[in-house]
Amino acid sequence: MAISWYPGHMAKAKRQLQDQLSRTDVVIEVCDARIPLSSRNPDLDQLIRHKRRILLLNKADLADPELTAEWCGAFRAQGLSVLALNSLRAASRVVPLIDEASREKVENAQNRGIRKTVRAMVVGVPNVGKSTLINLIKGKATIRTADRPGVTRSTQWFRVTPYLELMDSPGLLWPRLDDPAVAQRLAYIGSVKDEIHDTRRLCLSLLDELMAERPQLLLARYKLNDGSLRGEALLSAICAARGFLLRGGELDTDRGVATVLDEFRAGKIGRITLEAPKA
Ligand SMILES: Nc1nc2c(ncn2[C@@H]2O[C@H](COP(=O)(O)OP(=O)(O)O)[C@@H](O)[C@H]2O)c(=O)[nH]1
Ligand SMILES: [Mg+2]
Repeated sequence: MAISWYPGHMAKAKRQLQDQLSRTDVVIEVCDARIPLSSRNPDLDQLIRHKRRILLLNKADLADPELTAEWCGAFRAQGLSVLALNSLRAASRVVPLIDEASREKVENAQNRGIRKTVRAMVVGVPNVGKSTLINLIKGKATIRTADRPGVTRSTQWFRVTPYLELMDSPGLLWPRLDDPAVAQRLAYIGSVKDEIHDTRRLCLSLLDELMAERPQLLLARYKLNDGSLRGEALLSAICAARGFLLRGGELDTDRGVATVLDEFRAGKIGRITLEAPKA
Protein backbone atom coordinates (compact mmCIF):
# COMPACT_ATOMS: atom_id res chain seq x y z
CA MET A 1 0.00 0.00 0.00
CA ALA A 2 1.39 3.36 -0.98
CA ILE A 3 0.81 6.11 1.53
CA SER A 4 0.16 9.37 -0.21
CA TRP A 5 0.06 12.38 2.02
CA TYR A 6 -2.81 14.48 0.81
CA PRO A 7 -4.62 16.74 3.28
CA GLY A 8 -7.60 14.41 3.79
CA HIS A 9 -5.31 11.52 4.60
CA MET A 10 -3.26 13.62 7.00
CA ALA A 11 -6.40 14.78 8.82
CA LYS A 12 -7.53 11.17 9.18
CA ALA A 13 -4.10 10.04 10.36
CA LYS A 14 -4.07 12.87 12.87
CA ARG A 15 -7.44 11.81 14.31
CA GLN A 16 -6.31 8.19 14.56
CA LEU A 17 -3.06 9.22 16.18
CA GLN A 18 -4.92 11.37 18.71
CA ASP A 19 -7.24 8.48 19.44
CA GLN A 20 -4.35 6.06 20.01
CA LEU A 21 -2.46 8.62 22.07
CA SER A 22 -5.33 8.89 24.50
CA ARG A 23 -4.64 5.26 25.45
CA THR A 24 -0.89 5.74 25.77
CA ASP A 25 1.31 6.38 28.79
CA VAL A 26 4.65 6.89 27.05
CA VAL A 27 5.38 8.03 23.53
CA ILE A 28 8.48 6.65 21.86
CA GLU A 29 9.32 8.97 19.01
CA VAL A 30 11.70 7.45 16.51
CA CYS A 31 13.65 9.63 14.12
CA ASP A 32 16.55 8.99 11.76
CA ALA A 33 19.91 9.98 13.26
CA ARG A 34 21.13 11.09 9.81
CA ILE A 35 18.42 13.77 9.62
CA PRO A 36 17.15 14.42 13.14
CA LEU A 37 15.33 17.57 12.03
CA SER A 38 13.79 16.45 8.78
CA SER A 39 12.65 13.08 10.10
CA ARG A 40 10.64 14.60 12.95
CA ASN A 41 7.17 16.00 12.57
CA PRO A 42 6.66 19.28 14.45
CA ASP A 43 2.91 18.64 14.82
CA LEU A 44 3.76 15.84 17.23
CA ASP A 45 4.60 18.29 20.02
CA GLN A 46 1.10 19.63 19.98
CA LEU A 47 -0.43 16.15 19.68
CA ILE A 48 1.53 14.75 22.62
CA ARG A 49 1.47 17.78 24.89
CA HIS A 50 2.11 16.59 28.44
CA LYS A 51 2.79 12.92 27.83
CA ARG A 52 6.14 11.46 28.69
CA ARG A 53 8.24 11.14 25.59
CA ILE A 54 11.42 9.28 24.66
CA LEU A 55 13.22 10.33 21.51
CA LEU A 56 15.22 7.63 19.74
CA LEU A 57 17.82 8.64 17.20
CA ASN A 58 17.65 5.41 15.28
CA LYS A 59 20.00 4.08 12.58
CA ALA A 60 22.84 5.61 14.56
CA ASP A 61 25.05 3.00 12.91
CA LEU A 62 24.63 4.95 9.66
CA ALA A 63 25.14 8.40 11.16
CA ASP A 64 28.25 10.36 12.07
CA PRO A 65 28.96 9.45 15.73
CA GLU A 66 30.22 12.92 16.66
CA LEU A 67 27.15 14.64 15.28
CA THR A 68 24.91 12.06 16.93
CA ALA A 69 26.50 12.92 20.27
CA GLU A 70 25.94 16.61 19.55
CA TRP A 71 22.32 15.99 18.66
CA CYS A 72 21.75 13.98 21.84
CA GLY A 73 23.18 16.86 23.85
CA ALA A 74 21.02 19.39 22.03
CA PHE A 75 17.83 17.38 22.58
CA ARG A 76 18.67 16.72 26.23
CA ALA A 77 19.13 20.46 26.68
CA GLN A 78 15.51 20.76 25.48
CA GLY A 79 14.48 18.43 28.30
CA LEU A 80 13.94 15.34 26.16
CA SER A 81 14.88 11.82 27.17
CA VAL A 82 17.12 10.72 24.28
CA LEU A 83 18.84 7.54 23.14
CA ALA A 84 20.92 6.98 20.02
CA LEU A 85 20.27 3.49 18.79
CA ASN A 86 20.85 0.85 16.18
CA SER A 87 17.50 -0.84 16.51
CA LEU A 88 18.74 -3.78 14.46
CA ARG A 89 20.96 -4.65 17.40
CA ALA A 90 20.34 -2.93 20.69
CA ALA A 91 16.59 -2.52 20.98
CA SER A 92 16.64 -3.88 24.53
CA ARG A 93 18.11 -0.59 25.74
CA VAL A 94 14.72 0.99 25.17
CA VAL A 95 12.71 -0.91 27.80
CA PRO A 96 14.57 0.60 30.80
CA LEU A 97 13.83 4.05 29.39
CA ILE A 98 10.14 3.20 29.18
CA ASP A 99 10.24 1.99 32.80
CA GLU A 100 11.83 5.23 33.84
CA ALA A 101 9.40 7.39 31.89
CA SER A 102 6.40 5.57 33.35
CA ARG A 103 7.66 5.14 36.93
CA GLU A 104 5.55 7.94 38.37
CA LYS A 105 2.30 6.62 36.84
CA VAL A 106 3.10 3.07 37.96
CA GLU A 107 3.87 4.22 41.50
CA ASN A 108 0.71 6.31 41.70
CA ALA A 109 -1.33 3.30 40.65
CA GLN A 110 0.55 1.12 43.14
CA ASN A 111 -0.41 3.49 45.94
CA ARG A 112 -4.02 2.82 45.02
CA GLY A 113 -3.37 -0.92 45.05
CA ILE A 114 -3.29 -1.29 41.26
CA ARG A 115 -0.59 -2.98 39.18
CA LYS A 116 -0.62 -0.77 36.12
CA THR A 117 0.02 -1.99 32.59
CA VAL A 118 2.11 0.63 30.82
CA ARG A 119 1.30 1.34 27.23
CA ALA A 120 4.01 2.80 25.07
CA MET A 121 3.35 3.88 21.52
CA VAL A 122 6.05 4.03 18.90
CA VAL A 123 5.57 6.93 16.52
CA GLY A 124 7.65 8.33 13.69
CA VAL A 125 7.56 9.12 10.02
CA PRO A 126 7.73 6.14 7.64
CA ASN A 127 10.90 4.10 7.41
CA VAL A 128 12.69 5.33 10.53
CA GLY A 129 12.66 1.80 11.97
CA LYS A 130 9.55 1.60 14.17
CA SER A 131 8.60 -1.96 13.23
CA THR A 132 12.20 -3.14 13.46
CA LEU A 133 12.44 -1.73 16.95
CA ILE A 134 9.24 -3.41 18.11
CA ASN A 135 10.26 -6.71 16.51
CA LEU A 136 13.54 -6.67 18.31
CA ILE A 137 12.02 -5.75 21.62
CA LYS A 138 9.58 -8.59 21.16
CA GLY A 139 12.40 -10.89 20.14
CA LYS A 140 10.42 -12.22 17.20
CA ALA A 141 10.12 -10.96 13.67
CA THR A 142 6.37 -10.84 13.46
CA ILE A 143 5.72 -7.41 12.02
CA ARG A 144 6.63 -6.96 8.42
CA THR A 145 9.50 -4.60 7.81
CA ALA A 146 10.95 -3.59 4.53
CA ASP A 147 13.37 -1.03 3.29
CA ARG A 148 10.64 0.94 1.65
CA PRO A 149 7.97 3.21 3.05
CA GLY A 150 4.44 2.19 3.75
CA VAL A 151 4.85 -1.55 4.33
CA THR A 152 3.23 -1.86 7.73
CA ARG A 153 -0.52 -2.18 7.51
CA SER A 154 -2.34 -2.34 10.80
CA THR A 155 -2.25 -1.02 14.33
CA GLN A 156 -1.71 -3.46 17.19
CA TRP A 157 -0.70 -3.56 20.83
CA PHE A 158 1.95 -6.11 21.78
CA ARG A 159 2.57 -7.41 25.25
CA VAL A 160 6.29 -7.15 25.95
CA THR A 161 6.22 -8.02 29.65
CA PRO A 162 3.15 -8.75 31.81
CA TYR A 163 2.96 -5.02 32.55
CA LEU A 164 4.23 -3.41 29.37
CA GLU A 165 2.48 -3.15 26.04
CA LEU A 166 3.91 -1.59 22.92
CA MET A 167 2.20 -0.38 19.82
CA ASP A 168 3.41 0.46 16.37
CA SER A 169 1.63 3.35 14.65
CA PRO A 170 2.17 2.58 11.01
CA GLY A 171 1.55 5.47 8.71
CA LEU A 172 0.08 7.72 11.38
CA LEU A 173 2.83 10.30 11.50
CA TRP A 174 3.28 12.07 8.23
CA PRO A 175 6.60 13.46 7.04
CA ARG A 176 7.05 17.22 6.67
CA LEU A 177 6.78 17.39 2.93
CA ASP A 178 5.82 21.05 2.65
CA ASP A 179 9.45 22.12 2.96
CA PRO A 180 11.35 21.08 -0.22
CA ALA A 181 14.70 20.85 1.61
CA VAL A 182 13.17 18.46 4.14
CA ALA A 183 11.50 16.40 1.41
CA GLN A 184 14.82 16.17 -0.39
CA ARG A 185 16.68 14.87 2.67
CA LEU A 186 13.96 12.33 3.34
CA ALA A 187 14.37 11.22 -0.26
CA TYR A 188 18.16 11.00 0.08
CA ILE A 189 17.86 8.48 2.89
CA GLY A 190 15.16 6.56 1.03
CA SER A 191 12.34 7.50 3.34
CA VAL A 192 10.10 8.72 0.55
CA LYS A 193 9.26 6.55 -2.42
CA ASP A 194 11.73 6.96 -5.26
CA GLU A 195 8.89 6.84 -7.78
CA ILE A 196 7.77 10.30 -6.70
CA HIS A 197 11.21 11.81 -7.21
CA ASP A 198 13.39 12.31 -10.22
CA THR A 199 16.12 9.99 -8.98
CA ARG A 200 18.72 11.41 -11.35
CA ARG A 201 18.27 14.93 -10.05
CA LEU A 202 18.14 13.59 -6.52
CA CYS A 203 21.41 11.73 -7.01
CA LEU A 204 23.13 14.72 -8.62
CA SER A 205 22.19 17.04 -5.78
CA LEU A 206 23.24 14.43 -3.21
CA LEU A 207 26.60 14.03 -4.94
CA ASP A 208 27.13 17.81 -4.99
CA GLU A 209 26.19 18.06 -1.33
CA LEU A 210 28.53 15.22 -0.39
CA MET A 211 31.37 16.68 -2.45
CA ALA A 212 30.90 19.99 -0.63
CA GLU A 213 30.51 18.54 2.87
CA ARG A 214 32.37 15.22 2.97
CA PRO A 215 34.66 15.16 -0.11
CA GLN A 216 37.17 12.73 1.41
CA LEU A 217 34.51 10.05 1.85
CA LEU A 218 33.16 10.42 -1.66
CA LEU A 219 36.59 10.49 -3.31
CA ALA A 220 37.69 7.43 -1.37
CA ARG A 221 34.56 5.41 -2.04
CA TYR A 222 34.69 5.95 -5.81
CA LYS A 223 38.45 6.14 -6.12
CA LEU A 224 38.38 9.64 -7.57
CA ASN A 225 41.03 12.30 -7.12
CA ASP A 226 39.38 15.42 -8.52
CA GLY A 227 37.53 17.18 -5.71
CA SER A 228 36.30 19.91 -8.05
CA LEU A 229 33.97 17.57 -9.95
CA ARG A 230 30.28 18.38 -9.64
CA GLY A 231 26.98 17.32 -11.17
CA GLU A 232 26.96 15.23 -14.35
CA ALA A 233 30.75 15.27 -14.58
CA LEU A 234 30.98 13.79 -11.09
CA LEU A 235 28.39 11.13 -11.88
CA SER A 236 30.23 10.25 -15.09
CA ALA A 237 33.54 9.96 -13.25
CA ILE A 238 31.92 7.56 -10.78
CA CYS A 239 30.48 5.46 -13.62
CA ALA A 240 33.85 5.38 -15.36
CA ALA A 241 35.64 4.39 -12.15
CA ARG A 242 33.17 1.56 -11.60
CA GLY A 243 33.23 0.46 -15.24
CA PHE A 244 29.48 1.05 -15.71
CA LEU A 245 29.29 0.82 -19.50
CA LEU A 246 26.47 0.24 -21.93
CA ARG A 247 26.98 -2.11 -24.86
CA GLY A 248 28.04 0.69 -27.21
CA GLY A 249 30.70 1.77 -24.73
CA GLU A 250 28.73 4.72 -23.40
CA LEU A 251 28.57 5.27 -19.63
CA ASP A 252 25.60 3.65 -17.93
CA THR A 253 24.65 6.63 -15.80
CA ASP A 254 21.30 5.13 -14.77
CA ARG A 255 23.23 2.38 -13.08
CA GLY A 256 25.45 5.03 -11.51
CA VAL A 257 22.42 6.85 -10.10
CA ALA A 258 20.97 3.69 -8.59
CA THR A 259 24.34 2.63 -7.18
CA VAL A 260 25.14 5.96 -5.53
CA LEU A 261 21.70 6.21 -3.92
CA ASP A 262 21.83 2.59 -2.72
CA GLU A 263 25.33 2.93 -1.35
CA PHE A 264 24.59 6.20 0.41
CA ARG A 265 21.45 4.75 2.01
CA ALA A 266 23.31 1.66 3.17
CA GLY A 267 26.03 3.78 4.77
CA LYS A 268 28.67 2.48 2.37
CA ILE A 269 29.95 5.94 1.48
CA GLY A 270 30.44 6.54 5.18
CA ARG A 271 28.58 7.39 8.34
CA ILE A 272 27.11 10.67 7.22
CA THR A 273 24.69 12.97 9.05
CA LEU A 274 23.11 15.61 6.85
CA GLU A 275 21.96 17.99 9.56
CA ALA A 276 23.83 19.57 12.46
CA PRO A 277 22.28 21.09 15.58
CA LYS A 278 22.34 24.87 15.66
CA ALA A 279 25.36 26.03 17.66
N1 LIG B 1 21.13 0.35 9.48
C1 LIG B 1 19.99 0.32 10.16
N2 LIG B 1 18.86 -0.01 9.54
C2 LIG B 1 17.73 -0.03 10.25
C3 LIG B 1 17.70 0.28 11.64
N3 LIG B 1 16.41 0.18 12.06
C4 LIG B 1 15.68 -0.18 10.99
N4 LIG B 1 16.46 -0.32 9.89
C5 LIG B 1 16.03 -0.66 8.52
O1 LIG B 1 15.22 0.39 8.04
C6 LIG B 1 14.19 -0.11 7.20
C7 LIG B 1 12.84 0.40 7.64
O2 LIG B 1 12.53 -0.17 8.90
P1 LIG B 1 11.02 -0.34 9.40
O3 LIG B 1 11.12 -0.93 10.77
O4 LIG B 1 10.19 -1.03 8.39
O5 LIG B 1 10.55 1.20 9.49
P2 LIG B 1 9.10 1.79 9.87
O6 LIG B 1 8.48 2.22 8.58
O7 LIG B 1 9.38 2.98 10.74
O8 LIG B 1 8.35 0.73 10.59
C8 LIG B 1 14.35 -1.63 7.24
O9 LIG B 1 15.07 -2.02 6.09
C9 LIG B 1 15.16 -1.89 8.49
O10 LIG B 1 15.91 -3.06 8.40
C10 LIG B 1 18.93 0.64 12.28
O11 LIG B 1 19.02 0.97 13.48
N5 LIG B 1 20.04 0.65 11.49
MG1 LIG C 1 6.57 -0.07 10.06
